[in-house]
Amino acid sequence: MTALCGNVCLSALGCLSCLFVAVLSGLSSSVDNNIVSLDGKWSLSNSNGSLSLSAEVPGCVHSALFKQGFIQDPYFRFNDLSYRWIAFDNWTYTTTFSVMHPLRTKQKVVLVFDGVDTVASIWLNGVSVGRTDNMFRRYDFTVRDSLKDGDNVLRVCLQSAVVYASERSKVHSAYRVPPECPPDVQKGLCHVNFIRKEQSSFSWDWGPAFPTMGLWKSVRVEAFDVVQLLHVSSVPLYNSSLSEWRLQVDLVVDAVQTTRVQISVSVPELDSERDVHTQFLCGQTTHTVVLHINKSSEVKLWWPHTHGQQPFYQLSVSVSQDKLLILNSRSKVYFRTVELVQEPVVHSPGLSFYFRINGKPIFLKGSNWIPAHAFQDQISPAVLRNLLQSAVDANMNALRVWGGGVYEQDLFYSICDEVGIMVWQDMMFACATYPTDDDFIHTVREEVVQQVQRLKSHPSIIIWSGNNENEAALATNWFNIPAAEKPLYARDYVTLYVDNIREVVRAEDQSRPFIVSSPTNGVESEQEGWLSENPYDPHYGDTHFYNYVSDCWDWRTFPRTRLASEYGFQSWPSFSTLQPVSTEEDWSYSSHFVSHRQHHESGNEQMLEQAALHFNLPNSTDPLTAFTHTLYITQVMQAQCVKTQTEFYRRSRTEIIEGKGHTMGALYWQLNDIWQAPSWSSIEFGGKWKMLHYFAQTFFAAVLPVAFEDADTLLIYAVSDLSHDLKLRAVVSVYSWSRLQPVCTLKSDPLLVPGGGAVAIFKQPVAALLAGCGHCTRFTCVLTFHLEDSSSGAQQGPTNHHFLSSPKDAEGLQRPNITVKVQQNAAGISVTLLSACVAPFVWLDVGKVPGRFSSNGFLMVSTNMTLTFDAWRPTSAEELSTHTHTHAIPSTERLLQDVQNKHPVIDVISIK
Ligand code: BMA
Repeated sequence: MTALCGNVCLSALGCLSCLFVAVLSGLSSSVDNNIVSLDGKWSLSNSNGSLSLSAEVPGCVHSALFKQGFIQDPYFRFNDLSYRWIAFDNWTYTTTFSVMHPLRTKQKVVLVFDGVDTVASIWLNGVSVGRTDNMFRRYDFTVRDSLKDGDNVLRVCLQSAVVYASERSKVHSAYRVPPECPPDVQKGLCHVNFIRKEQSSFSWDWGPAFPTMGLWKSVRVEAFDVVQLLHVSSVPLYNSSLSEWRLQVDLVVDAVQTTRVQISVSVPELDSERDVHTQFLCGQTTHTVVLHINKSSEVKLWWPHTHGQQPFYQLSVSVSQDKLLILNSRSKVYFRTVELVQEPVVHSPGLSFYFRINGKPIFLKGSNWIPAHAFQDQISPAVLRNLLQSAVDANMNALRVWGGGVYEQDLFYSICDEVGIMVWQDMMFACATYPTDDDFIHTVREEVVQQVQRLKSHPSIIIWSGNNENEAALATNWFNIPAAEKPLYARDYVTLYVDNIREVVRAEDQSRPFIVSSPTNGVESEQEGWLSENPYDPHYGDTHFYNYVSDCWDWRTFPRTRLASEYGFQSWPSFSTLQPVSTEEDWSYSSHFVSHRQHHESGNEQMLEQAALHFNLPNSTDPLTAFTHTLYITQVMQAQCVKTQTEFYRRSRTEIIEGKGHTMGALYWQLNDIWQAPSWSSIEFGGKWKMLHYFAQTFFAAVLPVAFEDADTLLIYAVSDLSHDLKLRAVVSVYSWSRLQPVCTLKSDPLLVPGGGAVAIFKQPVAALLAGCGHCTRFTCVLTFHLEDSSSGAQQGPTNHHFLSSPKDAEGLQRPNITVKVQQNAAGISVTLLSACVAPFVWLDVGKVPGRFSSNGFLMVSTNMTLTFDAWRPTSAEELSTHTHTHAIPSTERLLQDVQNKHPVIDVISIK
């Protein structure tokens, strides 16, 4: 510990499971009854006092140094390495505050930290009041006797997380707890598994090492005489045999002395109320009231996005003592059931693995969520909303909060509740073994109790998972553990995730399933002693699957799994995202910057090798053009690869082939980015959609036609997530690359497509199809297709396309002579494209103007197309035109110019 803080380290005096999140103004020292917020400006200094500055709370050291001008943007170029010293120093946050005398005369006064990152000793007026060691816990310290009239000085002395982790690993000398360090390519730091902190903050294969320190959540003083409400949660439980709902309401309270009370719980809209007479024992206790819902048959259910609405009810909870109201709370309550179905499957060994929400099997469509910034304090509500709205806009219904980041903030889950995103919630352990010493287990138990209590009222969370990939890591021996030592690690695994985490979760929440790891074989893993021989077995549970080497256009390379919870391909973000954090010398695929930002071994080469299987790689002699075209081609490759894989999973929904299938989920890796770098994400840092995200909008559509070839036969499947049956036919148009009218159009016979089904609706050998269609060959033609309602003739779902050969082998594919017109009218901004010939992967890039197009990255088969641009800040047709670039295969680009301010319509020839 630092000299400023003294050398005395006392153990934490505070209570262990306080969870009430007070609603405060969030601004400097606001006094709200008996609550004094300590959020706002603090002072911050390093260990030798050479740096002294003001710092915002909530916040972190890096953000403070940046905002006060002590350092440049940490994301700029190689600053992740230049600023590593910050993480090796110890830092002290100090604030001075006063409390009114009446507050100090209360029976109990508590200093509350909603989140400390991470290892700290806390001193009030020179007296040690406690210590922290876990970023994911709330800490409460009793401080009445340390407070005084006038100024009180509060110091939080943070020890370097990197040094702490390293020291802890040294103390743990009995056996190694791998991995010791991340691979060199990640430029990361070691022993992160020894500290309960965001695991990716020491680096990851998509992220920088910024081991933050700070007060990342609110700080306050709370005082009370009788009792304090720490937390209220509600979990609806359904009895299907009686068709009855009950609501389990948990109150966590802190009472100064044993007190007789009356707890009243009600959901007025459902005519349900219950009064319970009980007593609060001295200290922290949990009280459960089960409310019978009288109007059970009228309850409106919460549904995932596109399956129904997300209605809620108001829950009122009050506590009175001698008829005097002493506590009061109102919160939202949503009703839904969730089951994870693992049962025998006809014609298939193994067990199913799918979710039933309100009794309906639901295919999970979505992605994986990572921390949206290395510095959590820089994630604004707007950023969060925009990312989650982007998920909804891409027809997703699920996100997995991955276990190497953080348990997300309350707003994240509230938005997911509102928009119908199902959350697969990992506990924060990833890709490592962990120690199981008593103090580690103790702090983890507290963490899990608190997080489950905080989050369990959210209907969006449909499953808890104990960790990311740690079953697979042991089962397939990632860390080269000698066979003789494996039982030791297996024992530690079971101790941490089964005997502790699982036990705590089940005690706190019986309303949703828990799996020990992802991927896992579920109950099969359990039968194999929680570590199955092959956690990637497609006959059980979920799988993670990555293969960068095989041709991603070949669906045969993908496992026909029950549920794909991770799969993906990397791409680079666009130039406008990289530009602010780089300089001209960085703008080449062979630059030091480009390899520095790549944290996945051989990632840059893999992207080009995969792209080269189907595309000519950019070869412009102009360095900047070559660079931007290369960024573009990586996005084309990624979008097409993830499309092929996701379509394979969606069409495998109802089929069993060679004993495998019934796939009921596709969550690709990964939704968002933590900084400006190559990664598996479909959304760039800053919110810009990559081509993949536009593709997701189509491949996650509720009704989708999917084409693939099997032994030179073209098959088109109709996939439906709807609840009702449809009678559909497939309409297939064959286009020659060289002209814009279809060479011929074919229609299949109508077929019944059941709700929740995937059926082959069109089947024809490719040779026969082409022979009956003019002079087409695999190289000269391309197919588009859609589904049509057999009686009304209306199109159902999006139009899709199928390449009969790689674009690099296509004959007749020309540079499209595309003209772009940007128009602004009362309805917004529209962009009209005119083309002379068929153009694949047409991409409009508006540079730094934030917003998104109604469609992008498409196959253009008509002479004109009109899109809209949804701008996320005020813009104009002029600004948009100035920044717009177009790309297509073969790669071409030209900056749109000649802005004519006088005219509302701007015609720009963009492609030679
Ligand atoms: C999986 C994830 C992450 C990782 C990704 C890409 O293993 O769980 O750990 O970032 O693959 O490698």
